[in-house]
Amino acid sequence: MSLKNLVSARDFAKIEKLKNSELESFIEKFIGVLKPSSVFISDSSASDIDYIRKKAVELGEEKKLKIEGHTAHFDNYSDQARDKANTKILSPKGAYLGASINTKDRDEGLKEIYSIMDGIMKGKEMIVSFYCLGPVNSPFSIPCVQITDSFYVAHNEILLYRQGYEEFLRQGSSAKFFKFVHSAGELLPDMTSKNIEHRRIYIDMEEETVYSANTQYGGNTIGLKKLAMRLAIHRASREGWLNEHMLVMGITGDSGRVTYVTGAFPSLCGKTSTSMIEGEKIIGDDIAYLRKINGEIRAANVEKGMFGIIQGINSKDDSIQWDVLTNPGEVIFSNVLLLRDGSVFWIGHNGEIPQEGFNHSGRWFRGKKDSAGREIPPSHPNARFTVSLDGLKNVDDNLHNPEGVPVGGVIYGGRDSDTSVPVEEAFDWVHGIITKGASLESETTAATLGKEGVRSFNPMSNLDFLSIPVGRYIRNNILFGQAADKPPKIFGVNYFLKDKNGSFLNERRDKKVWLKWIEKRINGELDAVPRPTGFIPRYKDLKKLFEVVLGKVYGEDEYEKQFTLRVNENISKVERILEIYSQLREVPAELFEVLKQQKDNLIRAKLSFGDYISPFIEIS
Ligand code: SPV
Ligand code: MN
Repeated sequence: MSLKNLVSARDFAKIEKLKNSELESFIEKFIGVLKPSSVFISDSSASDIDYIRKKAVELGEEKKLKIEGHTAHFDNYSDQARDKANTKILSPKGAYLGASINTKDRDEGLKEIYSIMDGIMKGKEMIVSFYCLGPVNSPFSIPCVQITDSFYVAHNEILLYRQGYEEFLRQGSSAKFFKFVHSAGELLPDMTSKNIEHRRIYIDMEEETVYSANTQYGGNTIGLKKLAMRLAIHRASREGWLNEHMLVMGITGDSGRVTYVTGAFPSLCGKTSTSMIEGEKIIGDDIAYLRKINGEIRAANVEKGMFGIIQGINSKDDSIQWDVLTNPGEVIFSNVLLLRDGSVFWIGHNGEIPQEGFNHSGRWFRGKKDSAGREIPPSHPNARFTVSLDGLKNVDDNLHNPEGVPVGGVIYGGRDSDTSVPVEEAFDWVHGIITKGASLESETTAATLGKEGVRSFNPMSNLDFLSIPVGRYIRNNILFGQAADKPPKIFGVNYFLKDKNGSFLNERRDKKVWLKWIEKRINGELDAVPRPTGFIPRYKDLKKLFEVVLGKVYGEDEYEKQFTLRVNENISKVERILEIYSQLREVPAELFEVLKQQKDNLIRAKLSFGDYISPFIEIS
């Protein structure tokens, strides 16, 4: 049957107006596969958007809360994070992606997902909506179409992405768009996905289409978020730009100067909190496109909202987020603790932990245990909130700038208890890409399913999202900066360094000082101490910054503990990374050269100065 006979006349007119036959056939095909009982097509109008918002509540996918505009959603108890095991790149026979990228034979994968999706929307309404990745009408724009049966997913996308109907209209039949097909599948009475064992997220590069079934958790379902990243990384690799798992922010320097940086951190390692540091300007907290425009590297936030981790947010440390989460305005909470009076609570929220409530495990009370005897926390550690950035008081004026912002620096940070210093600048672009970005490791967190606290390799914090071989991705990064007129400076940060007793060596707020140091280094204001691994701050500069920025007395002993070069740990790290890359294909020769050089430098320093080298000792 043709699309005209499958949707209402009003909705058909919306599609017809876009004059894109590929889009028409795509929608028509999936009505046939998914077999919904009705179809709703949103043309991004205020009334269509409102319909989605209202339906999410009407159907019980979201519950209205006490505060105006707030709603809460729950994912199934076993559906609380990205499912790495069942997220696969569909790869044609013989294509190489390497062991760290989960793949499945394309023909088999398509067969499986089509069989799972066959009739999966029976009895449900199918929503078709249009968004744009990156600012609209810009070199960054990628139009997208999302099919889903989850009003919660569609509602999230309204807050997180720029509406795209106009962009489709503008690009007409030449639009090269991404396609997302999602179904939460059969639902339990509590409106969570029932068939979790058939949860699948399959990414088909050939058709630039992602399929997601039997899941609701945002990272598995919100097409334009992590699903689009795989498509965009693939496209970017062919076209010579980058899609990074990065925040974009403006750091304020002296006399109001704003310097833009991007930053990559694995999930739950401080990316959102860095982008939201008070006094600085946020452009984005998760995903950036980097393009060269007239020889200059510029970045744009792919999104316009935040799907942030809520754990730990309190009025003192995160006042901007706290304000948004406790005042009227559009907010979707997911997997927090819902209280009887329509308010919510999460781990780290101000005040006492409530006695009881309702959470991702159902009715919850203090001390409740799961079937394995583990205590269930009031909210899931990966519980999240969705808000639009436009409502934040710290949002930068350039959020929607079609040209993005110039990138002065790139920051890489992981969860590292024993190796890297809190902040360090790489010698140059290539050294930084290799020793900071490509060597990024992080101790695992709750953002993906699996064991926490294990050190894992995560180049550029982008490993989970790569759809090209790691080696090729690293080479693309090297070439991208080399060809720029003035490559950004590269920095490594580590908010999680501990002493021998396992205590953190820094406070959360110290990161603001590292950012201010970074800003000054980018603008050539300060000199630094050379180490075998890069440049670290001078004590006198940090002392001053701690005083000015945080009103804190910063002692020589603190500096010494934080910035002591842990030589053996650093040598081990280089060896681990070399070993990983030696197993991969397409790795640029420079990577091995730079890492071997770094190891030699460390060994030489060790011979002269020992295993732990104070930052007060100059190493020539
Ligand atoms: C992350 O885990 O990196 C996130 C949340 O930003 S998710 O949408 O799950 O990817
Ligand atoms: Mn992320």
